Amino acid sequence: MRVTVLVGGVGGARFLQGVRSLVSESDSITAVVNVGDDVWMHGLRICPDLDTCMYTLGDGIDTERGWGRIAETWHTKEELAAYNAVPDWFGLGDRDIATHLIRTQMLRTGYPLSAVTDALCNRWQPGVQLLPASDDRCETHVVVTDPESDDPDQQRAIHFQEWWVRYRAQVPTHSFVNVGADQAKPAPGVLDAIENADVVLLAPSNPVVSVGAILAVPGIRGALRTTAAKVIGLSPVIGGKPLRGMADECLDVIGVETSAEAIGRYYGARSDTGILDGWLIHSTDEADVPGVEVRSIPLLMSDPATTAQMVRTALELAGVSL
Ligand code: FO1
Repeated sequence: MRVTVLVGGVGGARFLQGVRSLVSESDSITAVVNVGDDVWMHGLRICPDLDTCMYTLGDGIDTERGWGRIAETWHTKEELAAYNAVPDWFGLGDRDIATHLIRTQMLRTGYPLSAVTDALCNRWQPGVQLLPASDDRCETHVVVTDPESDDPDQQRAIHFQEWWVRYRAQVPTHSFVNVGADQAKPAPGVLDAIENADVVLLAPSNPVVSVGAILAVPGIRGALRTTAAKVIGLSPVIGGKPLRGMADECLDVIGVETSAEAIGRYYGARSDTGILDGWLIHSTDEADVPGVEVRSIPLLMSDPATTAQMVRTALELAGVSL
């Protein structure tokens, strides 16, 4: 059986652990991973969601932070600060930097991001195939009222990482832009993984800056709408609150209510102009999503067994048996 999952960062990686625990060797799991968070920092190319998935599935993740390496040290970051190097608000760990050095070196040599990711995964053995949504630049930038300017009408686009880490979204925010999306192509294998899957799952990731950024890559939304596989999404919001991260801040920016129902409607039904056949919401929530079959089950990924049950239910809803 071929399972394809569209994932972002922390929530997506944890969900992938559940998928991997259920799906046996003879099956294949392909994760199409968001690259909208990717950023050049201190001359290094950093791919937060690919690294979070790779470290989580390879048991190298710091589970407390949800990103970066366990048993990390920060000497390089401290040394950069001693030189007054900017930015100083982004936490680059010493162990993590090795990943960025390998990736930057390979990119500079001409390898596409998908080949770099394969090479890095040789070490980490995640047990699922990690595919960047695109090998091309498709970064999420955020249009804000310029916090550095005293002119309240002065707007500026900043990188998603600056919005997320430096400002924690606490700055007047007007829109998201997927820079490069118009020229970007799905990475090799992405369309095939969607079109020839037995089931496609949208992980409980940020619907705007994770799943939304994947959908911004031309061709991916079309493949979701035409694949013979069922497309089943899982709500990243319980009781009007995101499990982690700032999905609520992101949804506010695009004018979508922070609820399982609103996100389900935002994704929309494949029988209409959307991408869903089924939508899993938490047991305490309700959602009416026209044209989409809704099921409610516990969605708190507090332990592998709960996550596995979420996956099992999603597969059932897709009509595929393990
Ligand atoms: N998130 C933070 O909140 N603070 C950081 O300093 C930080 C550093 C960082 C370094 C490498 C990396 O792969 C991820 C990092 N993240 C950090 C997480 C990153 O901002 C993610 O893009 C978001 O958490 C959204 O998934």
